[in-house]
Amino acid sequence: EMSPEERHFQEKIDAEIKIEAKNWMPEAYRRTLIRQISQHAHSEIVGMLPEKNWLTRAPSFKRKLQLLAKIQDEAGHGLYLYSAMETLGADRDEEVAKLHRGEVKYSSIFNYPTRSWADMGTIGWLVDGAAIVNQVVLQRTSYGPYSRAMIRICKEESFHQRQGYEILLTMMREGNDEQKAMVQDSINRFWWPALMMFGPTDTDSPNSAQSMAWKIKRMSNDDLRQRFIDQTIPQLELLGCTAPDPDLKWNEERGHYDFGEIDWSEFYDVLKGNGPCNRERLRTRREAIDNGDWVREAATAYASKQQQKQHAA
Ligand code: FAQ
Repeated sequence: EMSPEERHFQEKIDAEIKIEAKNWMPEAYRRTLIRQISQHAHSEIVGMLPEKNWLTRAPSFKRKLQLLAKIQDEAGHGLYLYSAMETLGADRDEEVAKLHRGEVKYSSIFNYPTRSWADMGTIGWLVDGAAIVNQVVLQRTSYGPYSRAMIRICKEESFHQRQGYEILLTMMREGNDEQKAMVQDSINRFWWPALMMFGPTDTDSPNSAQSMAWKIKRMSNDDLRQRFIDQTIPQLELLGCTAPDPDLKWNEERGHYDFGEIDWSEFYDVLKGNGPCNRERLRTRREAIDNGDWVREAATAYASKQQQKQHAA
């Protein structure tokens, strides 16, 4: 039996009316959103680290400015998402502390190393590309503040995707053989991890059924993954590159590309903290907090001095 609040909540969901911060909501709906939005925010923040690696080694001043601007956008997305999370009553410091203790998740993709300049192109093209496919749909998510955050973030993300693709196009069209090989090597390394960004298959996705019923999720993990592959293959062909998947093939009957089996043991291993860079990423985040301690202490000391002066006056 539904309570009047529950019934009213479900009627709004059914009628595509957004749930806002101060509206009544089931506790599990609130918890699911805090989980997903905090995870999303952590991904944006940790996602800056693989790119930071190439900031000082960008091949030109123009490329350096572009990369710097992209990384700053990601910081902004993280802060924007933490704010959306706070509207649900979660505490940002507490959630960040959980990240630093290794208790919560962020996207698996950011636990892979960035070995060449081509990786900056591939991340923009494939990783931001996958992020957009997921987030375009989340613009219609049922929680108002999250949905509005997605609208703004998608605009910036599609710009990132294009700048990444343009890096790769330039390398393929104007580069020497070594530079072209660098692009193919980069795609070989990021292809499968990018497909894993959409999460486990629908049959192994414990949160999907409830999140779809609440319209937090609007499309399933597998459907989004298929949409991403279908969209990406023409771009891959235009580059003149290939995917490291012998089973990738257009299926006329389905009207989609068929593709090979994802190595799920690798995915779950990364989720458990055993990917190539998990430890390094968390260590970098913890060090950033520790190294900034004196700034926060100084700011707090300054603020209390100002307050004392005001009281004295
Ligand atoms: N990595 O039952 P489901 C970006 C977890 S884009 C790690 O299917 P759900 C932009 C999942 O949390 C990346 N964990 O879960 C950028 C759950 O664990 P839990 C961020 C994953 O939530 C670009 C468990 O597996 N985007 O940052 C992953 O219904 C370039 C079972 O899975 C978002 O976060 C994974 N790949 O569906 C920045 C989008 N997949 O919490 C810098 C918003 C699944 O129960 C540079 N999130 N898990 O312990 C979502 O749409 C959903 O949360 C899914 C997962 C689709 C990711």
